Amino acid sequence: MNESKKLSRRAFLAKAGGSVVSIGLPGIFVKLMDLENLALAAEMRPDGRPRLPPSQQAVKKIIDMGGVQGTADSKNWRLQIHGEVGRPTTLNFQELLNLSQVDLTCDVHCVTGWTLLDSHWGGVRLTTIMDLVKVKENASFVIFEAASGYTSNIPISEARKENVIVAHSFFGRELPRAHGAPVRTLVPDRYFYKSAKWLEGINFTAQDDPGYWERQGYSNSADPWREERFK
Ligand SMILES: Nc1nc2c(c(=O)[nH]1)N[C@H]1C(S)=C(S)[C@@H](COP(=O)(O)O)O[C@H]1N2
Ligand SMILES: [Mo]
Repeated sequence: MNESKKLSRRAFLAKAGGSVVSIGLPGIFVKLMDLENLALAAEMRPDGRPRLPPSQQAVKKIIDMGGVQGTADSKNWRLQIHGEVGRPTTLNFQELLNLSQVDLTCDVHCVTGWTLLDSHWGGVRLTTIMDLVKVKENASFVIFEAASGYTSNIPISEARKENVIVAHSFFGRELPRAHGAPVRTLVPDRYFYKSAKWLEGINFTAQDDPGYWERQGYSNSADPWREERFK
């Protein structure tokens, strides 16, 4: 992404962060949407963290954040799983569907400031794939490889979480192209740039390898509750 686009992301972020409570003169004035967001920020998740991470604003619909789309469809799509694994494996779409399937309802948090609550996804847990390929002891990181060289990286401890999936459906339908069809990853508890769209490969590595946004100044750890947005 070019410099001006990067700046506009920061501007959006500043705006989102600054509008939670608008203090007007002479009185205090709070917008309706902001009240909703304040209520959400007070709501707690089962893990005790607030539903809305700091400086995030809830949106009603997913936003298409762009990226260079893949060209594969479900017929010719392949997923290469490689690196520190005992059994390197290539899956086609049907083989992915043959694995144990999960439905996941989760919130996703974009680093530009929006949060989509209660989104529904269908797919396969990353741990199911890890068991299949026999991930080795020395694998400490997972690198998601997407179309046109986009990558994102997470530690293997994050990859083992139940809500980390490889998704092929969204609200009960096939994933829309703009949102990563035929298959994307979902890492709900990290900023959304970790969730690679148009997934083509999964590489298990001993060493970390910062991804596309992580190399451009965005946080490698990307924890929304610690507000780890930038390096
Ligand atoms: N392949 C690929 N995956 C990607 C991106 C991208 O540019 N290319 N953008 C990331 C970013 S920054 C975000 S916020 C989410 C956006 O997903 P969405 O467009 O489905 O909302 O996808 C992530 N995954
Ligand atoms: Mo993003």
